[in-house]
Amino acid sequence: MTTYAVGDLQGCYRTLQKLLKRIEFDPANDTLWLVGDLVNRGPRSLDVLRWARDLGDRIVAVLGNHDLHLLARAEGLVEKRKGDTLDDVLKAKDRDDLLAWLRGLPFVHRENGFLLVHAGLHPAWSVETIDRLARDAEARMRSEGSAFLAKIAGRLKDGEATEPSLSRDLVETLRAVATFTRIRTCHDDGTPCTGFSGPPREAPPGCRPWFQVPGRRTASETVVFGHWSALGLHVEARLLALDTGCVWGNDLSAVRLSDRMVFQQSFVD
Ligand SMILES: [Mn+2]
Repeated sequence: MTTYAVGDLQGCYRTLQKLLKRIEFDPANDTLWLVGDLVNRGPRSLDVLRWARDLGDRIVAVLGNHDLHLLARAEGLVEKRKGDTLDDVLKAKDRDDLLAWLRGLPFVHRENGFLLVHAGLHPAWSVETIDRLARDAEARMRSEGSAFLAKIAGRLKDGEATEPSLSRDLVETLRAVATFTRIRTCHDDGTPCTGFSGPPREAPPGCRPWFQVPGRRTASETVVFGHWSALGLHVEARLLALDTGCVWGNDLSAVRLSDRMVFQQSFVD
């Protein structure tokens, strides 16, 4: 019974298979935690989705910004973006099953002192607040369907929810989705510094990595996340950042949660 956390896949199916051989992944006994962004920009998103869906409860995965983009594309809510490699998924015979599976994923998974999220957390949020916001977003994904996805997509494009008609609860949930799936740096009050994706040392004035904000309320959890390839592999006692840019031709990384042992596989097409 071993659990590994794996970084952003983004269609890097063949690299993933090599990494799984390297860690001797045994689906009868082992579990994989995926930090989200299973799809897009890379070569084999369809293979990754089928593989993850077929592994059932051996996989614990959370939604990333590219996963939300795929769901929005599939519903015709957003245009194709430069660099999208989602056509194989969108044309697949089993696309509806795969997209239903993807859409059912949580935004946050919390277990035994670990917290799995795609990008990060607002420093002022307690675990109770995080659970409430994530469960609300997940319930809306199920019950409000494409209307909620459309609002997320609008929010992802503009950075701020501007429609005055939105309820306060909904605005709060949309902000939470944006934070869970997109944050890298923020001001000390938790306001994201949008538009910056470079390495931490180049962060704009007044901005720092969300996990370094003093007094962060999740400091006693071990947060496992990805999304920030310019940060790269970052392993601390209570922090595992795993996006090592496989999709850019670099490494795919996995960490064994029990002892923080790191495994890496360089990109193969
Ligand atoms: Mn991402």
